[in-house]
Amino acid sequence: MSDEINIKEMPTDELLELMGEDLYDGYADEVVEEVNELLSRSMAPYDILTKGLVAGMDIVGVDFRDGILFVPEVLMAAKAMKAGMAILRPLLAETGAPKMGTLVIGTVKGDIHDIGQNLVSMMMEGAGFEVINIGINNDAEAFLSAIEEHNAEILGMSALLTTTMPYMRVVIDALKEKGIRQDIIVLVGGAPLNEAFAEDIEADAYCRDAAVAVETAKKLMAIKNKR
Ligand code: B1M
Repeated sequence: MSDEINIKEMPTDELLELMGEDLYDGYADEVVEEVNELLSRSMAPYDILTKGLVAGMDIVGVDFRDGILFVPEVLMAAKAMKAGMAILRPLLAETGAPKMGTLVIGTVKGDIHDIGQNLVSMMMEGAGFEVINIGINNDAEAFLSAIEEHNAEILGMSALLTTTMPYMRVVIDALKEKGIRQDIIVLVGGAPLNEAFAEDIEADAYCRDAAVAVETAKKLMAIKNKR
């Protein structure tokens, strides 16, 4: 627990490890303190995110799967993760780049896991995209109306459950029915997905993580703009 430890004197690798442990224990205040300390050491916000927060959440995921942690504890960890992300968000979004395009992103119907999509949103904003994050548990109608309202060029869908990922196909079918499938780039992501699934549902690409989402969006927007 960082209360009893002077984090200012701690080597950076140990501090990252401590941050992962505090995230695991759901100590949001400590995580905030540690993020700020790492920033004061000029560590890149992206490295703090991936080497500290995401790494800590990975361990939470393993112990959740193995029945060592339960929903209330995971919720506390998620709260600590979000507290850390809130500090990094403006730093990752800081950019003078011209707008690259508009992305509508949300988790699909039945899915409330929003940490990954919030991270993707932050990284996409940082790369110069306008991001409309419509949150959790979206049906096809919610995605379609957001696309229409914001005239989006890219749709991002997130699913963390094997039971919710099939709903992505429902949304893509709705785009087809409306005759707008060819007008929009569809990116999908979430831990249980893979490239074969994305191909099967006729998405344009599967994005393993937020960095891949940014790269893929840039690449596909460049192709779209040349058409
Ligand atoms: Co849930 N949960 N959960 N959970 N949860 C998982 C997903 C699980 C794998 C845990 C496990 O068993 N090991 C498991 C799913 C099993 C399966 O389907 N095969 C599971 C389960 C079972 C459940 C419940 C059913 C548990 C229950 O109630 N019995 C329940 C379902 C709720 C629901 O959605 N209806 C549930 C509930 C919860 C909490 C509410 C407690 C909490 C969510 C809090 C929140 O998000 N606000 C939670 C959490 C935190 C997790 C784990 C531990 C962590 C997820 C996370 O935030 N990862 C998770 C285990 C795991 O994934 N290892 C688990 C960190 C995040 C940065 O990564 O989300 O993968 P990720 O996002 C990445 C990439 O996937 C990608 O980029 C992101 C950033 O790099 N990406 C995209 C994601 N979306 C993208 C969209 C894109 C592009 C890339 O579009 C362009």
